[in-house]
Amino acid sequence: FSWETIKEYQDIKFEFFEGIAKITINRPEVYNAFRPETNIEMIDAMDICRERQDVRVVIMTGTGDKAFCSGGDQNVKGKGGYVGEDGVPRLNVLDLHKRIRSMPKPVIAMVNGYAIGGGHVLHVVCDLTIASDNARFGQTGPKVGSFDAGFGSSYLARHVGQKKAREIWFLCQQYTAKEAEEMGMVNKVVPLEQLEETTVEWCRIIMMRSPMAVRMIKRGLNAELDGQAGIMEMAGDATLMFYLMEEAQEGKNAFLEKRDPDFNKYPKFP
Ligand code: 2NE
Repeated sequence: FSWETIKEYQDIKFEFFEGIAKITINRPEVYNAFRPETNIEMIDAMDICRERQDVRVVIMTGTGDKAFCSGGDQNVKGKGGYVGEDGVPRLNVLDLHKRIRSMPKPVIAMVNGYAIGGGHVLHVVCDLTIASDNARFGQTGPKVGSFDAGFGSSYLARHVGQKKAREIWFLCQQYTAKEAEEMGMVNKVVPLEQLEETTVEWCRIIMMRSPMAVRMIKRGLNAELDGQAGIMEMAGDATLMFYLMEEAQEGKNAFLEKRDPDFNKYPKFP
């Protein structure tokens, strides 16, 4: 595939090919662990994906064949969070989770190796996960002094069930791609050399579907878990669709024309 660079960054690659945007964590020397700057860059790329009309699906992955992402970079973990070049400790990967969750387009984790710790949470938060057969999954938080009691726990439990989610977090063991698939947190496992080809194939199938229908399914599935924030996202899209109707235009037109609106002419569906 001839991926073209959308924007240059320090810690990530951000590319485009036929409707697909690909965000690749590019820190192989630390197994694609993220530092605050990595997350700032991924958030910026996600925002671009959201705004660009020609981006239909987003792929998240890591450089090389060793790791998708090994979580927070332990070299910069300080008191209060991961310390950026500005000296400020942060846990800004949570802002990235929110971006993935509210992205009105599918985000697919293309897991090419270890998805560990915060890297495991990243794939959990994505809409779909396609993994290579060498991928390994697991949480390490309670072993290394961390945890994600947000999407990394609650959404994980929706995938694998409460007992398994507790096992994954309490024991901090690793699981093979096949085990992860059997648990329900991975959609498909393929040989490493077929990983990108299969992921692009899935993207192409999704892109043949109605973007609005896919968007509303994502909103509905999220809303079930996300409470008021999820309802807000879904309500926003309902408003978007209402704005596409003549009925909404009539209200605005009447205001601008300084007359009473006539809503009687619009159908009242059963
Ligand atoms: C990923 C894993 C299991 C791989 O093990 P192995 O034995 O195959 O490789 P190795 O030698 O451990 O790692 C290769 C190189 O990558 C670095 C290592 O230090 C090593 O560097 P060199 O010695 O060759 O120079 N590396 C790997 N992971 C790193 C990391 N996270 N930070 C900095 N350097 C890293 C094994 O490496 C592993 O278990 N890694 C640590 C996974 C981990 O505990 N991550 C943090 C969890 S907490 C978190 O991410 C988090 C959260 O829980 C909640 C919110 C936000 C973040």
